[in-house]
Amino acid sequence: MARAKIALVGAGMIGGTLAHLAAKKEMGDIVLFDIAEGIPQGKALDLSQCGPIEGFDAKVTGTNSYEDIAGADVVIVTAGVPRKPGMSRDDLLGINLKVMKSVGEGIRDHAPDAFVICITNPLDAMVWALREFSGLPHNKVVGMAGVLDSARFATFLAWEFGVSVKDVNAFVLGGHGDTMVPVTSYTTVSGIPVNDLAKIKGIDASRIDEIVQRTRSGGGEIVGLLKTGSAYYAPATSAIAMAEAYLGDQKRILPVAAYVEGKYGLDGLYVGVPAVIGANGIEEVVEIALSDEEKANLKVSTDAVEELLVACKGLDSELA
Ligand code: A3D
Repeated sequence: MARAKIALVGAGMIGGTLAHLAAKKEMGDIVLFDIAEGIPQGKALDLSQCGPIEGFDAKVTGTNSYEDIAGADVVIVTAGVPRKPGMSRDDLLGINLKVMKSVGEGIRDHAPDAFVICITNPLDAMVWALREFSGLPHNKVVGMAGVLDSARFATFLAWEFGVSVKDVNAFVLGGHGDTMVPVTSYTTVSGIPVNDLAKIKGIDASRIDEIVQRTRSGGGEIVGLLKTGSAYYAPATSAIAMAEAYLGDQKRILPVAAYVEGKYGLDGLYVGVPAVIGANGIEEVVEIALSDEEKANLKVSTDAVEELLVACKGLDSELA
């Protein structure tokens, strides 16, 4: 059987980390694409030379030509610009929308059968734009955010409870922004709801609220520390988990920015929801029961995504 082909569009901090992870896991052959000349080629050469030390069999190549992504099974998109301190994800809208146009067209022309995972911010709007520009089916274009946001939530909870991160199953819904909805009612530690475990451990409910807030601003916390860009290790790790779910037909239920039509009262919007990922891409959006408060919070979050989409559609007509 031929090896899988993984195309990484954007060979910056996340792109390079994605390539390293995918090579180490021998997920397939890897093509790093970027508009910056030399960067993808240099990173590919450097990563290839990890092979003899780490013992992986993966061909890693770098390119500035979309022709080289032809036949990719998975395309992961990080092309664009990241945040700097003081910037919100939404500040990136105009510049990254133009990038999504060229990337979407490149995928449409050269890798139309791929499963496409978008990471570029502002995520929920960029995944919508990438789908529009590529013309691929909605089930084959998805955004990575919920896996990362849930991992941040799980990390902070594990620290607070003094338990292994392996036992924390955390859930974050909604848009990938300050209004995201960490859902404590579906967050458990080895099956024990976190609010119950907090009571058992004598942890005040206000601490859980603080952790919810820290999760919401988890990306900004890292931007503030790095000063020159945003997080990349955990974002790359999250997208790799999604790519593995697709390539291995794993039917994992992961929180992802999927196209939601009908469920959660939404009428055609990309937003963070639990979804099944298997060989057909996004195979099902899972609608979970939410309390009135959670529903209200989700509404605030989806309204923020819709607002961004309006801005996006305005700019989109300028690009046409
Ligand atoms: P960075 O290291 O700057 O890499 C971006 C790369 O994109 C650079 O190498 C650019 O040369 C390249 N690029 C720019 N324009 C194009 C183009 N038209 N075609 C191809 N390549 C291009 O950024 P990064 O890797 O740190 O972050 C990439 C994106 O991910 C940013 O938009 C971040 O905001 C976003 N991000 C999202 C999350 C989520 O959880 C959704 C987390 C962290 C970062």
